[in-house]
Amino acid sequence: MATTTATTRATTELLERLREQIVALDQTGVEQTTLEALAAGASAQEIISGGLGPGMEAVGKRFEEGDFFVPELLLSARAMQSALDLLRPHLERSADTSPGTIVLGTVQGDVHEIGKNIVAIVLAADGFDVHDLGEDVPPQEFLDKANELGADVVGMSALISLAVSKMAETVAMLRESDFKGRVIVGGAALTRESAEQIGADAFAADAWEALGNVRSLIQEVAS
Ligand code: B1M
Repeated sequence: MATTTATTRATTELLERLREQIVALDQTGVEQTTLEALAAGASAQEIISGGLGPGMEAVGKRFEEGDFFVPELLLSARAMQSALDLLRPHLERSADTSPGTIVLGTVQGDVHEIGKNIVAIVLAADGFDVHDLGEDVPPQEFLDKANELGADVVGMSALISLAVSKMAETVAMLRESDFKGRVIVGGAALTRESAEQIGADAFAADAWEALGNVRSLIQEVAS
């Protein structure tokens, strides 16, 4: 019991340090602390949700307040991405057969890729066949890839408010086509309500909720 409490305290301190190092734009520190947190028994999910993600939130706040500018956003993103590269092997593929095919991307007009990359890693780790189209993806490209692969689910990410209209356009285009699958959306520009308004089948606040929702959507498609 005492050991568990000590481990939890150590993890909490490491996650706090990670948040600070992201805001300090300290890539080397972020990498070292990520490795230390893994060694202390923290899961990749805890490290992302409790350390790296909140660090990026704080960076966004500094940007809003005029303390940070685009170069700082880029440096924080680079630090986060290198931590994700270290975490990737810890989110191991757990199935030999694919439960379904997902086409994923950040919508046109938006170049934010980190959240979408986490969703891709988490889905792929669960065995899904993930086709990541990258960022700034036009509606037609989502549609073409989904039809080419007979995708079960199309997943779209948007972080800037201006890109939500492109997401709505993509959903409408998929609905008007022969696409028979489901659509899930996420990213800081969306809420559950706005996701519903644009006609998505599901919204997820983070990559782990996305995984649960994608599993349910695939069951719907299959039944
Ligand atoms: Co920009 N940016 N940015 N940025 N950036 C935000 C998004 C912003 C909120 C900052 C702020 O003002 N507070 C703001 C948007 C405001 C708005 O429109 N509402 C903003 C802005 C304004 C801009 C520019 C316009 C700045 C400029 O040029 N003047 C510009 C836009 C460029 C463009 O896209 N056309 C810009 C550029 C950039 C960089 C390129 C420098 C860089 C991104 C680098 C990269 O991705 N390679 C960047 C960054 C780093 C940020 C912040 C600080 C961090 C984003 C991030 O990576 N978060 C961001 C502030 C913030 O979000 N609070 C900000 C961490 C990531 C793990 O979270 O992506 O939300 P997130 O993903 C989460 C969930 O949302 C969810 O799961 C993830 C966690 O598990 N999720 C999904 C995401 N996608 C999902 C899909 C799903 C399901 C769940 O299903 C398919």
